[in-house]
Parts: sequence; C-alpha cells; structure tokens
Amino acid sequence: MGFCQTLWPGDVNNNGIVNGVDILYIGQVWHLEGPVRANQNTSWQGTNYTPWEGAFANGANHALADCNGNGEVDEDDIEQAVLPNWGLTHGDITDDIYNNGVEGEDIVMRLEPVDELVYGGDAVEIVLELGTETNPVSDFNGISMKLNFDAEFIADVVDFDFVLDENTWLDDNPTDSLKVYLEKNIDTGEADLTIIKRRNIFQTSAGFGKVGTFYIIVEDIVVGDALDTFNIKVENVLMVDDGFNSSPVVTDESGVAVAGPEFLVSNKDMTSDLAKDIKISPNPANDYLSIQVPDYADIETISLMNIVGQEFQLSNYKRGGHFTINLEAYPAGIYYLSLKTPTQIITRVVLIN
Ligand SMILES: [Ca+2]
Ligand SMILES: [Ca+2]
Repeated sequence: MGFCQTLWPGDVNNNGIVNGVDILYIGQVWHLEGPVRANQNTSWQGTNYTPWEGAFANGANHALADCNGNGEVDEDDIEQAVLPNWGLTHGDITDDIYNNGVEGEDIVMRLEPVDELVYGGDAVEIVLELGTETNPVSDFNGISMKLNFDAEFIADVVDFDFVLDENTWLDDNPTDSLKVYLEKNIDTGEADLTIIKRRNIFQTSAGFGKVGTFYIIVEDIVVGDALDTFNIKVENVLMVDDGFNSSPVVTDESGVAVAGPEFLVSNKDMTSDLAKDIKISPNPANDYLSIQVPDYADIETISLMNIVGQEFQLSNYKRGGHFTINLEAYPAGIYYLSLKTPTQIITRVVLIN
C-alpha cells in the first residue's frame, strides 16, 4: 500500500471542494493529535504530509483534518484553512453525499417564522427545529445543511446570522460544547450552516425541538404599500453521529411577508397585549379559519384583505369568544386579517391554501 493522497488545506474529506461537510469531518476527530506537518502553509495548494495512524471511512487520512499542520485538530484548522479556502476546488469534484429524508417517515426539520409579516429594515426571525416528540433525534454529533434564500432582500453578510438557543437540547451548555459556522454568499443567495460537537469533551446528544434562530435583516427595498415575500429553503442536509453514520432528515422551507414602509402603517404595533392574545389557527388554512378573541377586546369590525387590496368584510363574529370563518369562497393566497378596535387595527397575515 502507498499513500498517494495530497493534502489541500481545508478539504478534509478530499472530495475536491471545501465546504461545511469538511467541518463535520473535523468534528469527528476533534482534539485528535498526530505528527506535525513539515509544510504548515494553509494557502490553497496541494502539499505532502506524514500520514496519521487512522483514516475516515471514505479513506481520507486523519491528517487531512489537521489543516494547519500543527499536530492537533481544533477550531484553528477551521478558522485558518476551511473558512479562508471556502468553496475552492481542486481536480475533479466528487459530490458530497447528503441525506435528505422522506416526509412521514424520517426525522423532520422545521423552519418556523416568529412573525409572518415584517417591515423592511426589520429582522426576520426563523426558528430551526429538529425532530419531534414522536420522532426525536437519537444520537447527534453534527449537522451540515445547504440553504438557498432570496438574496435581493439582504444588504450585507452581517445581516444574516444564526444563534443557538441557550436551552437547546443539543447540549446543556451549548456555548462551551458546540461550534456553529454559518458561511453565506449574499450574491448568490446560498448559505451553509454547520453545527458540530466537540467530541472529546461531550458525547452525542438526543432530543427534539428548538436548535436556534436565524436572524435576517431584510432591506427596506420596497416602497409605499408594496409587499413581497422573503423565502428561505434548506436544499440539502447531512446529520451524523460520532461514527459519521447519517440519519435522513426531512428538509423544510419558509416564507415571510415583507412590507413597505407605508403598508398598513397604522398597524405597525403587532406586539400589543391584544395582538398577542388573539389566536388564529390553522395558518396556513384550508377550509376554515378559527379566531379566538379575548373577552376584554372591543372589536368593531373584522375583515380579510388580499394582497391587491380587495377587502372582504366579515359579519359573523361575536364580541370576544371564538368563531370560525368558512374559507371555501376565497381563492388561495396571502390575506391580511384585520381586527379594528376604537384605538388600533391589529393585522395578521393568513395564508389560504
Ligand atoms: Ca471537502
Ligand atoms: Ca491543527
């Protein structure tokens, strides 16, 4: 046997391209030590190396995880080689193997917007969830996903971030035990989110629910009462345990309505107590919409408006309490449900399928 591999700093799995999957590989051998490399240059060129004892399942030597060649695998290898060489290629690329699941069978991922309507200049907040109570994640060591988003809404890379939930089930002390990397291309609307555990300190984790939140500041690009939708979608996902065995995960996508500065300007207060106490479900809705209004509310009218401004007055509501709107007569689309009180108009975005 002979070692014919050349090390390209950052391409840990040696498939010809540097991306989030290489970070997942580094997570597998976190704090592993081996021979120091003679050439510790991390610039993008092939270099010889002294092989380490072990190898990844795909045959790539563990030495490739020591991207900076100092004899230990840690975050410096990511920061000094993977991130600077991100997206660079050598030779023929072997596509990374992701493992997208099938709805109804596999572990689900959810992108849940906190608000369905934001104004230009505000932050879109989208919560990332993994697994459910009935189908939880059993042994998490790392995840990498490729996202697509509407790039024209975003002015700068700093306007797109991901923050781990302080109480995420991924670990009870996430800031110590987890590393998050979000690489974004604001020109092409692509991003890679990778989360790894530091394996030598913490073992795999199991659970379900909230992982963290995407914060995306959308530009004030629209004028007047214009309205648009910011879309974000997970294209590919790879979730692995500490043996790099992957579990299929059902991907998800999400959309948030973005309104211009004069759009429903009187309703900008969507955070009042009353706005929070009004419950609308299901959303998206199919045949009916259920509205729960608190008893203290003094609602004068309720109306549905579509995005071209056509208004439908609803007369069958009661003051306070619960009532149901039959939606069969409404074409599919985005609607604004407005509840008018003597002092405010509360508007909620409703999607009718
Ligand atoms: Ca690679
Ligand atoms: Ca190193």
